[in-house]
Amino acid sequence: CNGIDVAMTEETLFVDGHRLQQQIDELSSFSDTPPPSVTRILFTGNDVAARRYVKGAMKEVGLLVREDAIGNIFGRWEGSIPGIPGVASGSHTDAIPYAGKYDGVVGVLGAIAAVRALKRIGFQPKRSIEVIMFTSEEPTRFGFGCLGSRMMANSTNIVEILKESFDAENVSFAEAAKEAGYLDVVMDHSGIPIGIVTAIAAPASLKVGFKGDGGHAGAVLMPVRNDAGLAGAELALSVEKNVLASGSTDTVGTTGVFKIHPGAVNSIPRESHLEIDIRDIDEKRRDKVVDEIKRSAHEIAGRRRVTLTTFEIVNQDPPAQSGDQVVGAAIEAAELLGLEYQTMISRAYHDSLFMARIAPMGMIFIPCYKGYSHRPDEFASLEDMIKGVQVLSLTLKRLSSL
Ligand code: HGY
Ligand code: MN
Ligand code: MN
Repeated sequence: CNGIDVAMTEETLFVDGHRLQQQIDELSSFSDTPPPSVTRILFTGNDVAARRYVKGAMKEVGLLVREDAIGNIFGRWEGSIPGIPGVASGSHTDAIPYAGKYDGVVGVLGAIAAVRALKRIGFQPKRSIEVIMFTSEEPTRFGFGCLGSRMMANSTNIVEILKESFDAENVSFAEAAKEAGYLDVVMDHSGIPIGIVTAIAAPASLKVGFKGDGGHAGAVLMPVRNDAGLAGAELALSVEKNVLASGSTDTVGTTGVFKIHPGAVNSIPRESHLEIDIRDIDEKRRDKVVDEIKRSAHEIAGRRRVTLTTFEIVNQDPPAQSGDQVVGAAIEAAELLGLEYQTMISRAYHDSLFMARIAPMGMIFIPCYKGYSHRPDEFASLEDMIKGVQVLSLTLKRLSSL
């Protein structure tokens, strides 16, 4: 079958929304924080439970499940010509602290729902279709996002980085992976219902540390202080200033982590630690902001007589373009279904940023209540999710038939 048979679309393509919503709700119960928030950090008990749940959901629709060393989970629907390149769709189920239940989850369970819908109409793909759950799209535990997709895309330095990675409790990546049943193999080897993503913005993240002398909040007079907390505060403001100075609203910057030590009301901060996220669709402009933040960090340290102990660029990734054929198939699917759509740029990053390095990539977006994400009140309506799954089904149908 070389096209999308209209007769098979709107009337007969049934997406089981009840089951999809039920699965989203059940998966949200695997959380380290109470509902409606969801916190599911890589390789914790709840992450492992969620993984088990996803594997069960894949099996329920007849997918053949396998996992790789870093914990990416694949559910395969074998095509009639199994040897040729397949088509994959997926996302993540890890969640940052106090997030909601939809981010990533809709991409995984929605892809499973699309397979269910296609099987129901008796479709047989020529190319195999894979549903993928990527390991740790969020950077929460080890400071690095998109671990699974970076690994799949043969990112050159990720294995070396993970060998040196420890979480806040000083647990190494290898220990955490092993604890979760994954392996050190990793270490041994090297208003519109549908958005169709044409490009993903370029993310970067930084870690910065300042150190001063600290001291007694009463005894040390203002002129002789070198307050590491204030150096950090100034840097956070300079992030905002430098981002705004780029002249484009596409440049965004966030100081999402700001810690001071020792953290007592009557103690001048001796150390500060900041983690900064900078993104843009224009890589050069993003890099210029990163350079300016570095310059500011040195300038602040000099002026405040503190030491800049750390200025680490954790990641500085290029943007990615979607594949024309994938975008074309998604547009065709939306049109066949009579759904209004818009092409758009994703300012959030996703595993697809890295998948684009090894295969043509595309993404289908659905509306979120007020655009909220990374918040407990993140919400997508079942109606919108069903529309997204319908578009995904027909896109997979098209691409797997080419
Ligand atoms: O940070 C991001 O863009 C994504 O949520 N991981
Ligand atoms: Mn996220
Ligand atoms: Mn996500």
